[in-house]
Amino acid sequence: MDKNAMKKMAAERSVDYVEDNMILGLGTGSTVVYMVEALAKRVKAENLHLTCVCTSIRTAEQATSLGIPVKALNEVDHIDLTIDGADEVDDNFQGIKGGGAAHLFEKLVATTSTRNIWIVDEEKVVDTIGRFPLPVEVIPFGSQQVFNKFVKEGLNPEFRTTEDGQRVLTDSKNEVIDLHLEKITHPHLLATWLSEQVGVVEHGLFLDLVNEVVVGSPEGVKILK
Ligand code: ABF
Repeated sequence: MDKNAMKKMAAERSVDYVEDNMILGLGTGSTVVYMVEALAKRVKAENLHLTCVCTSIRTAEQATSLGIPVKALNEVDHIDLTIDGADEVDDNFQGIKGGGAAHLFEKLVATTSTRNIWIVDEEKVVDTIGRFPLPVEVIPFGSQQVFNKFVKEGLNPEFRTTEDGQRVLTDSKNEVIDLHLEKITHPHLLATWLSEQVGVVEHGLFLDLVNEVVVGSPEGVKILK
């Protein structure tokens, strides 16, 4: 079964968790695109009343174009449920996110949410996180100094760039440095160290945040909790 079919399966199943009158967080990424499409169909079919907070400009554009009411994070006092994608998740439910360069807004929404659900294809479920390069959002001022410090620490950093070599900028106009670590055996220690580095805005280690993971696989949907 191709990866998109597994993503779509997980995305569509996750919409079952949505209840009328919820304040819902909408993540970012290709799996979330399928989820927003399925959500829009359900909203129309059942005339659901939802308020949605989006984690990126592109998710907000898609939701708005499909008639889903969108509010800014500062306009709500809580979020009942956030459904988002992920790049990797291990069996302790620790994850890496940020492949879509949206992890700062994603983490702000996730930490405001009562419950968090991730929707993934089965290849995202790993024994140990780290094979996916760990995204770190940094402010452009002094980003080279932060990069040099990562080199010194042996973190194998690489500035994320577009095909024509331009540095990728997040919705906040910050840069992204990806750390090629292969395995992250002590994610909490690394998360603390990264958060202490001046110039780092946010990293893609999402620890102790997700409640359930909906996995699309050739055998069907699996719910990990
Ligand atoms: C988003 O989901 C990003 O943090 C992450 O990179 C992405 C997964 O991408 P996709 O669903 O396109 O595989 O939360």
